[in-house]
Amino acid sequence: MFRSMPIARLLAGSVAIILVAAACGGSDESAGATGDDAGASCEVGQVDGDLALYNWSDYVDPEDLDRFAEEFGIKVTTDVFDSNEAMQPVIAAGRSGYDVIVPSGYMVQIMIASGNLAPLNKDALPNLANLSDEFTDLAYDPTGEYSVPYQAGTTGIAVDTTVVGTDFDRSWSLIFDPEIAGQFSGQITMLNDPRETLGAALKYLGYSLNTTSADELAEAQELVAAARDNLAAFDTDQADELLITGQIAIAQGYSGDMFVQFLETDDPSDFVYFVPKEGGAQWVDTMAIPFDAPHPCTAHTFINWILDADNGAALTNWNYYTTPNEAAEAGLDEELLAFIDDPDLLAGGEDSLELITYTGEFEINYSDAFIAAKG
Ligand code: N2P
Repeated sequence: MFRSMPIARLLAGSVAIILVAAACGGSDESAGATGDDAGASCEVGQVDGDLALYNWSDYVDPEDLDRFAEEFGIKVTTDVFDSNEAMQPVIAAGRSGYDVIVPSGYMVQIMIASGNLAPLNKDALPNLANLSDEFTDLAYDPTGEYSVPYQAGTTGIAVDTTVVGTDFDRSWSLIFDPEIAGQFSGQITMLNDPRETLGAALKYLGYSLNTTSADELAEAQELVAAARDNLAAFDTDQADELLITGQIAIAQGYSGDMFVQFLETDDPSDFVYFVPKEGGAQWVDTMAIPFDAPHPCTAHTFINWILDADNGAALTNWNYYTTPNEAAEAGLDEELLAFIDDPDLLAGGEDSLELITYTGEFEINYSDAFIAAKG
């Protein structure tokens, strides 16, 4: 259904893994999962306790979580994180208490290498058969041993046209050109996310958002630092609401978050989301189980439940991201398809999208550059 976004082409091929220092916490005898055998004996639909979910904000309908809880006679608690880089150390430290986490593809690769994830028991996940071919055998986890695709989307810019007008270049210059951004000073946000903010700057500069050139990254860092003059905040979780309530006019953000919020307004056509002409990020987020998850069977049962056709459709009909679940496609609503299949979304065309990938030993430079750019 993601006709305008050729995920498979971007995900094809292998990505060399260069290990960063392992950040794995010590194993804990009292914890439920213990790395290699976590979930090995779980059966389909088995629960072994409550579900603690660690997710991005606004990524699943709380009513669906209630439905899951009721169906299996357990409780569900959710905490949220606003970037992969904020989530990973929490898991790596051990005893996080989380059963299911939602890392993006490149972070899955890092977490596998760091021993942060438990291998999945595919026998407990029969609904894996519902995944579309596009979303199987992905480079960040080639055999799907540790992760299951959750949702996919793009990162771009959302604009309130009642403030900015409609006659603007669909370009990252809205954020990075001081002449343009200066007209909306204090009404602009960027994501609080190293790969996304620096990635946007890299694309604006004409570079790959996966660069491993220290010079290119330094240029991007400088651009993000300079953009701060006109930013209201680096914000991931609230930017969409700030935009539709008129507190900001330009937001770097995620596709689905923006679509959902636009539809909350009296006139959604006042707002526009696009991936700028210089290109932008495309990503796949996944479900995975921490190495020491207390309830690995409940975790498997939840992952399998999300992979169900109806539950997969409910997920996308609520968060407006692309489903990797082919069986769910028949249940998607029309309004959603009109949004996510709009060809105008990609100002630079399909080839301008770049999947965020793991940059190996260079990865730490993105975090360092972002901290420096934020000042
Ligand atoms: C959910 C958006 C998360 C996508 N609010 C980031 N990969």
